[in-house]
Order: sequence, then structure tokens, then C-alpha cells
Amino acid sequence: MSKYPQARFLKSANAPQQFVADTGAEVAFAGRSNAGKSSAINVIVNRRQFARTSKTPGRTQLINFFHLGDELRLVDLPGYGFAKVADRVRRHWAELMAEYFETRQSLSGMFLIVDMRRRITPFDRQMLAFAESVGLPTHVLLTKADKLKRGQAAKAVLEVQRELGDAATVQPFSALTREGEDQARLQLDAFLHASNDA
Ligand SMILES: Nc1nc2c(ncn2[C@@H]2O[C@H](COP(=O)(O)OP(=O)(O)OP(=O)(O)O)[C@@H](O)[C@H]2O)c(=O)[nH]1
Ligand SMILES: [Mg+2]
Repeated sequence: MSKYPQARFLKSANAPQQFVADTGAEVAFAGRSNAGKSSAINVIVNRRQFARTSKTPGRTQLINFFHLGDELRLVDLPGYGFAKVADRVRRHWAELMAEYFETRQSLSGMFLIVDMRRRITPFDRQMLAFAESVGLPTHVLLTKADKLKRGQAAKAVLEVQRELGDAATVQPFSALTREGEDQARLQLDAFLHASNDA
């Protein structure tokens, strides 16, 4: 059963005028193209192909808004760092992200999805800087944990934790084995409900 029984796709946006109404609370999933954002969303919401996954990097080019519950949303941001993207598309992405992070009142937290084997890339640092500049708490899912041996995975988590310090919390995750799904959901709910309690 879905942990978010009301979950449904709301809308894709390619421009700020298309963003859904800025009420309640939402959590944005950001990360390098192919890092596993859409796969992580599917595991957390517990629905197959809820957010579309693909083997072709750069597939999610739009900001996708999903309804999770009353005035609560999850947002799948377009992946970045895909080399074969035209400058025009790259510029559009940067402008759309800046607009989203700077204006979105309901934005309560960011999940940064990072391929555990690649560690934190310069693009990830740019995302962390966006979040920090607007005081947004960030949780890093170090995903594809199934692709590393246990020891190597634990080492990656420690290294990234040390590198990021207070800038973000970090956990291992795998969409394949579902490792870390409960912790991820707890953090998602904490971000979504924090603004109500303030
Ligand atoms: N083994 C393994 N493969 C994964 C995991 N997460 C994602 N993948 C695979 O990685 C590829 C990319 O996953 P997506 O979830 O589509 O990645 P994305 O970040 O949404 O990519 P874009 O939408 O292009 O930005 C797919 O082939 C997935 O099946 C994981 O935890 N383990
Ligand atoms: Mg995707």
C-alpha cells in the first residue's frame, strides 16, 4: 500500500507561471541527471512508475509537482549535469531553478539525490548553495547503495557527512533494495510538517 494514499501527479512546469499555487508545504527532490531522483520518489511514495524513470539521462526536463496530502507536495526537479545538453537548455534550467528557489514560499526542505559512487559533484555544491542562500534545510540521499560493498558504502556516507558538516543530513539509500526508505519518509514528513509547527 502507498504510504501516501492520496498521492497523485499534479502538473509539469517549464516556466514560473506554470508553478502550482504556492500554499501549504512542499519538498523538492534535486540531483544530477540519472542520480536516481525519480526512482527514489517511487520508493518513498511506494508506487511503481509514479515519477517516470529512464535509462536516458536528462529525461525529466520539467519541474513536476505531485500532491501527497492536504496542501502537501513533492516536487521532482529537472536533473542537471548532463553533458549533452545545449547551452540554451542549460541557461533555461539555471533561470528556472533560481526563480523556483528564490520565490517559493511553501518550499520547506530539499532532498538532494547523489549517486553514492560519484560522491558530491560541483553541480551538487551549486544546489547546496542555492538551498543555503534561502535557509532551506537539506537531506542527502546517497543512493545506489546496492552497487557498493557494505564497507565501501559506509565509508562513502562518512566521507560525505564529513564534507558537508552542518550543511545537510546524509543517509544511504537504494531504490533497488529499498534500504533507507523508512528514514527517508521520516525526514520527508519532518520537512513537510515543520512549517506548520513553527
Ligand atoms: N542499482 C540501482 N539502480 C538505480 C537506483 N536508483 C536509480 N537507479 C537506476 O538509475 C537510472 C536513473 O534513475 P532515475 O530515477 O530515472 O534518475 P533521475 O535522477 O530521475 O534522472 P533524470 O530524470 O534524468 O534527471 C535508472 O536506470 C534506474 O533504474 C538504485 O538505488 N540502485
Ligand atoms: Mg527523473
